[in-house]
Amino acid sequence: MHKPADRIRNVALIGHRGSGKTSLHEALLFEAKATNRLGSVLDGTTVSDSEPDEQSRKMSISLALSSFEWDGRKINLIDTPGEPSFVADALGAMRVCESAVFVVNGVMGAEVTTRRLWARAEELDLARMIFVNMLDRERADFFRTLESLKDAFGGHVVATEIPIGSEQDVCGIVDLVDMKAYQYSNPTPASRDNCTEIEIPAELQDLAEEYREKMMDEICEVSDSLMERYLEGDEIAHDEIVGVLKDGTNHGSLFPVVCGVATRNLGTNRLLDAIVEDLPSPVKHGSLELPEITLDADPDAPLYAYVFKTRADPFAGRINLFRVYQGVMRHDSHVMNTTSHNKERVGQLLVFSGKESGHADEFGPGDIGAVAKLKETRAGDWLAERDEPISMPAIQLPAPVMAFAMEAQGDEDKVFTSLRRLQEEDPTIDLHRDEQTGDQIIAGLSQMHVEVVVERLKERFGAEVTLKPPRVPYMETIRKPAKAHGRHKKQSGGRGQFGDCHISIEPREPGAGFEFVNQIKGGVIPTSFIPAVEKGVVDAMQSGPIAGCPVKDVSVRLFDGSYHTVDSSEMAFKLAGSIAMREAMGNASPALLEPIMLVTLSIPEDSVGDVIGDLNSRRGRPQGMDSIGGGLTEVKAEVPMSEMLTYAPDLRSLTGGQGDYTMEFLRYEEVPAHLQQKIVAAATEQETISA
Ligand SMILES: Nc1nc2c(ncn2[C@@H]2O[C@H](COP(=O)(O)OP(=O)(O)OP(=O)(O)O)[C@@H](O)[C@H]2O)c(=O)[nH]1
Ligand SMILES: [Mg+2]
Repeated sequence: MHKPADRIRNVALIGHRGSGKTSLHEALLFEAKATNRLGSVLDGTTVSDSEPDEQSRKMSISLALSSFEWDGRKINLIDTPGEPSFVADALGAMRVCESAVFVVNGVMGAEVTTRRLWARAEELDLARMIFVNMLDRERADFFRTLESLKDAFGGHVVATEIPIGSEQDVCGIVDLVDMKAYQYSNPTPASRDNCTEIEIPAELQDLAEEYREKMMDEICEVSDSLMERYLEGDEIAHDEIVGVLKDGTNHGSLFPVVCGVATRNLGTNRLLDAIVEDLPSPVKHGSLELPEITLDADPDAPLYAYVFKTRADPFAGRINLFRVYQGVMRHDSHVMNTTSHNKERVGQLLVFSGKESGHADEFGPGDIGAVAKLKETRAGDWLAERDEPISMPAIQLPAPVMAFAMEAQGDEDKVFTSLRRLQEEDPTIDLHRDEQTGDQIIAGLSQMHVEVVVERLKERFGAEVTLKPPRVPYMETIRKPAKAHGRHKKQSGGRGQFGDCHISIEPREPGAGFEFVNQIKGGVIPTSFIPAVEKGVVDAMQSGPIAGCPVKDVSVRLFDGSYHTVDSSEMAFKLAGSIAMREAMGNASPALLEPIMLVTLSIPEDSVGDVIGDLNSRRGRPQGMDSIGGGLTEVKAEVPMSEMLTYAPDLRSLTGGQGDYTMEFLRYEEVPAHLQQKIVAAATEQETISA
């Protein structure tokens, strides 16, 4: 039998890189008896960082699902990577969960990625709770962190616990709902039964009262009836407070904050209680409304399950993780894939709990599970009883801008099939052939992102590629309107060729893209040849007049032309279109464009001067800075991508290894005239080499 939907909690662990999500995931599994040993990220022994590259890099790269029981509920907990290069998995997990626990470093407060993903969680209408982690670290401060969270996420961020002790002496938690205190022993190795109830320490009594009052004020905001009774001084029962807390959290009007130390298993039993008590079940969170259909957590209705992650395993084959929204997914059954329109045989269903995976007979509505060996199914597809159109609103993913040309070593077929399987795992990887140079291109969100793909290719599939230095995706555009006439005419025996067109072109807003307007009147060009002219124009735009880069943001108007009843053909009009476009672009004051990146750095305060000086020498424009605690400053700057290709080692040496940065594409801008020459020369050189 499946777990009833009102007894399920789907929870994504979200937060900045290194805030302790994987360690917390590990501790929650341990506390819930899904594992017998508390693994550690440093030793590479956690359940969720199971890949060799995750262990060697000491960071999560892919999401990891674990399912376990706590207090009669089934918790599906998804650990996600904090590194922005792997944001696709964090967003994929948020898509299928009702709730997120944001894990925050108690030294650093609300960091960049946390803030960004908070906004995405808001868009996706997730119930949110915050776990302030790492309270045992030097300079960790729960109350300062709480203030930083309120600054970042507003006044409805409310502590339901406060810690006892601080830094290395942190030893327990005061629960503000019941005004009870808990002490945690600290044996090595960490143990499970480490929590005992104690009296609230005398020196914390006032502080606890103060924060309890703040909490009650916020909770009363959500419920008028509770407010009245609270003001009248009534005793309010645990269940009532928790009920209102859950309502508020479910609707995004309260964000409870709890705390602890993941690596010491301190506070995790309280967090599990809070997940059950404060976070909504799929039933409570409500139905999923899609353009075509509304899905309810009803086991008797037709099946709809959404695949949110595909994992490529060279031995076990493809594993798909799915969330059932309606109906029941059963083993040994058949379902329809509504994207590929294939009938899929569902053989074994898998459930991941701790280090091992087990088999399940079925997953009911609201549940999350896995299935191996489907033929045509991958992330983004729906599995359903009937093959009827259904779509999940797309999640906006960052564009893969870091592009490398690559060369397959050995068996090309094997390299490309394996790469495509890795691409199924991660939609932010782009593979394509460069039209200009014929190079095979692999692009990702960062250099590290692409390197990880190349390593996985070798590790999992034994296929190797070498990367050439990254190339900047320059573009071209025009700045002035221009007109041109294109004529293709050949009369060398037999049937001739004749195509003739007049076009005018003008610049469009940056980012507006390409537009083709047909203004032919009186049939001077027959309608059937007009798409050929457009095709010719588009072909010519693949290679701009300055450096042979693709041209963007141009509007093209076809307003005149002529034809020949016998000699005109699609080919002839296509060539005429290309000729006209090439000439028009040359006369339209063309400009070379380069990608500008938004670089977000977190660096030690005393290195800010050096780092900004260096960014200036890279044509960077600082956009502001912010102290983010722990002696670190966050600096944002806009910098041309071409200046950032080998930044990582430079930042390391500028900051004594303490600096970190992320980079994302912002927009295209014109290349300054004095640099254009150099880029054109480099482009020409490349052409000669590849020719
Ligand atoms: N002192 C202390 N260290 C912690 C705590 N939680 C995690 N760490 C350490 O902090 C580092 C990062 O922890 P992870 O659990 O890998 O963090 P993460 O959020 O999963 O990181 P990403 O997957 O890269 O986003 C590891 O070295 C952990 O051992 C904690 O509560 N106290
Ligand atoms: Mg992790």
